[in-house]
Amino acid sequence: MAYQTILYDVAGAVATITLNRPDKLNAFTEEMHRELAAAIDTAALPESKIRALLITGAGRGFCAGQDLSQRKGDALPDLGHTLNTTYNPLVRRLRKLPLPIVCAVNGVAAGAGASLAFACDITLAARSASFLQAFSKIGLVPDSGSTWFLPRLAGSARARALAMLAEKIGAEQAVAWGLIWQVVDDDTLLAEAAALAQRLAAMPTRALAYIKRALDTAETSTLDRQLDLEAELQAMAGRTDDYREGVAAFFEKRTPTFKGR
Ligand code: T3D
Repeated sequence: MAYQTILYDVAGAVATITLNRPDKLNAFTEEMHRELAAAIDTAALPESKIRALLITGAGRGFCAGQDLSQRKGDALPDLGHTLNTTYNPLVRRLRKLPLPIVCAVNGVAAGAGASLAFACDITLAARSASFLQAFSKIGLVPDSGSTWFLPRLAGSARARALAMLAEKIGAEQAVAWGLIWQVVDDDTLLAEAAALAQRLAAMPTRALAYIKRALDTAETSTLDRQLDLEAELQAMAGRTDDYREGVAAFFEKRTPTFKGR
């Protein structure tokens, strides 16, 4: 499929989605939402043989959130509807994708662009990148999961100040506050993110998907329910070829070759 607002590239078992509206700092449009959904669904197809996804942005920005030029004038859409039909399905798609997702934040991540970065599994940022809960500046509420992600990642006090004051924070601060995994030099971001995605793609894919599910569920679970879920997921992991290979490789003192099965 030919995309207009994103790029979709495959290298080995890694699919890379690049948000590609650099003149608008990769702000979201409805078309971009449609294309993102199609690209993520393509990566999820078993015949695609994709075992890790990488998301980044073209140009100097990562993503400036909703394209506000589509929100000017009097004929404003129902924003609850736009969330329900575009942003919320995107966040759900990412969190439910049974593949690890690396996010390489190459520049400013504002509004729902920051939410996108938080929704991925492992987020790296260039040293010059920044994060901005831009919503309150234009009279909106943090969305696309930000009110859920922020307090869990950074704690309630920081979440409140970030959401209300809409102050931009740098990548180093984002790491220090637990919002993202790592900061790397600008000129190595893409290479490091791609290497990380390749590394994840060579890991036991099913176990990674189960880890993702267990950690997401833990956010709203009790210890008792979580213990049950761990037993259920471990039973499934224990039936994979990759588990057998991992144990065999351990005793044969060699590097395991995981197939994602
Ligand atoms: O609407 C719904 O469906 C509800 C869902 C909402 C989700 C949301 O994300 S709401 C939040 C929307 N986003 C924002 O409010 C952020 C707006 N942008 C900014 O605050 C700043 O642009 C940045 C802090 C992100 C970057 O600042 P800076 O100084 O580095 O760049 P700039 O000069 O402001 O922007 C560069 C260009 O990108 C500029 O275009 P021009 O003048 O060169 O033609 C600017 O207008 C454009 N741009 C940046 N952000 C957006 C945008 N164009 C449309 N929409 C944007 N969000």
